[in-house]
Amino acid sequence: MEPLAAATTEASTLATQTGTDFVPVLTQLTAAYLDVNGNIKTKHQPRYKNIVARFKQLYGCEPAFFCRAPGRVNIIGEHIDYCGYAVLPAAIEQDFVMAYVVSDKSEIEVNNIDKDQFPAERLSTEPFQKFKEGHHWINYFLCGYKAVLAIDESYYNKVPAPKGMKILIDSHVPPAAGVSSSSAFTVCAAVTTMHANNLHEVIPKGDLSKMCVTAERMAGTACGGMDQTISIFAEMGKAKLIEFNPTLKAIDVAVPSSVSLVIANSLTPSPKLLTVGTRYNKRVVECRFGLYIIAIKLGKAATYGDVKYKNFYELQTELGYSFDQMLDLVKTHLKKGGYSHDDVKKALNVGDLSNILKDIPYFFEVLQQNVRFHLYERAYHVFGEAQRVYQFKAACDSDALSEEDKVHKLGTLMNESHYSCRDLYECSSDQLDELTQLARDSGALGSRLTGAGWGGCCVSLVKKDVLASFLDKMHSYYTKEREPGYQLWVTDDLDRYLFATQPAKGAFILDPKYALWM
Ligand code: NG1
Repeated sequence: MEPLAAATTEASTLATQTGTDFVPVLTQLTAAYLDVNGNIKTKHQPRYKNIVARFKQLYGCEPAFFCRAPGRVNIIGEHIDYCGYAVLPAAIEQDFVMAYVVSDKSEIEVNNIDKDQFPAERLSTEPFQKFKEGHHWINYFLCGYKAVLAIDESYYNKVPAPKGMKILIDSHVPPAAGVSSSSAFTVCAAVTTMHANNLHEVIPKGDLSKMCVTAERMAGTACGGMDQTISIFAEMGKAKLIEFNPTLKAIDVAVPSSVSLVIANSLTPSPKLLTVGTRYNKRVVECRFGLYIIAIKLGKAATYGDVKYKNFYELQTELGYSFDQMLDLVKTHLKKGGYSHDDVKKALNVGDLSNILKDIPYFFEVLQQNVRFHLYERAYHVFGEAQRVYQFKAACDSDALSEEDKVHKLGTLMNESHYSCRDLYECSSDQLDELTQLARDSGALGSRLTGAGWGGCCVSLVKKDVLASFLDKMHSYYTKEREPGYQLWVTDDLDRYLFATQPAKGAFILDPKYALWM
């Protein structure tokens, strides 16, 4: 395998330059939702009409604009964005829509079509207001609001008095399911705030995406930038390799046309913010410990205070090593089976671990709630997974491989990714293991958990000519008898939980005044 620098240089020749264009304003709903063959998906027209009708009932007027941001499926590259490495996601059709008008009051009124689960909220227009206690859903609206009006003063200084707004939300992104409802919500709120305050032709997509990441981290997850970036940069029909370093780039990836991506929801939600101490943020802490220990063992720093790398990517780039060489470093310098607090302190020559974690939200809970940290296993996953992302892209781009060999290679990489998430990163669950195995047994070329894991969805690669029988066989996951503790919350129509998907369009603003969509 060539060094990382060579892999990224090759990739950058195909780069779609990011950072210069703005979130588009569409005048036709019909341009927004198309199927694989370019046909208009008519089911969205009644949905938008319903939003307009509900908006009128609530606020006595029609919405001035709609803003919309999609969820995503990560095809490969799990838990590596916060280590600085490239990921390979696509947007999905399921999205957040916010219909809004500017109001003359200094207040933001937020209603949701699903008013039972999300009762109405009123917020002040103060951008620096505190988040609500108890991981309240409105905090994701605040993330988007703050992203635009409280992160970068070169933008927010252009808005002396933020506008009041009346908003109605409609979301089709399943929550806590690994398809990034939190980022779709954040991005949608940011686009709405940006448009209402006339910044939509001022803030380029690249900056918007970075500000959304910063704001979402303020709400508690030590996330990377995959979800916000794909929600903003996605294009219809295209998966994207997203590189964060040395600069943000979204590079087109053509997944072979003979296969479909199928999403299956395990129906076991995993709410990230309720488990940050033992799951997501703990993994971020473990990667940080691993990075610092390797840097010290390599003589790149005398003690933790001298380590200058923010993440594994920066270390690898300075060393100029290939992924295989990084995997060797893990074997040489980290030990299998976990480290106690004292082991980590000793390896880093530090008395108090909090000093090196201060920028990680909820680091205190991570230190308090865990007795062991699995540094070898997490780091081994990260370098292996980062390598698989480039192998996946190389297989998609290859002229040398036949279609058959190509799709088998992609499926194998997806399976390897799942096994690494299960065994090394320990972010799978019994249900996700069951569902991905059922997918393989039902004809998938590969199947893996997608998103943070511990529940939520899996994504499978399936040949189009066996798609119908595949979907049929997968039904057994939802219909089989289960132990009482393992009941799933299947509520209605299975198509919402098990569906083939194609890469969907990224965020947009829709101007309803042309009414071409009615
Ligand atoms: P989801 O699946 O939305 O919880 C999270 C992070 C990503 C990435 C993946 C794992 C957020 C908003 N997103 O996604 O940055 O690290 O996990 O690959 O927390």
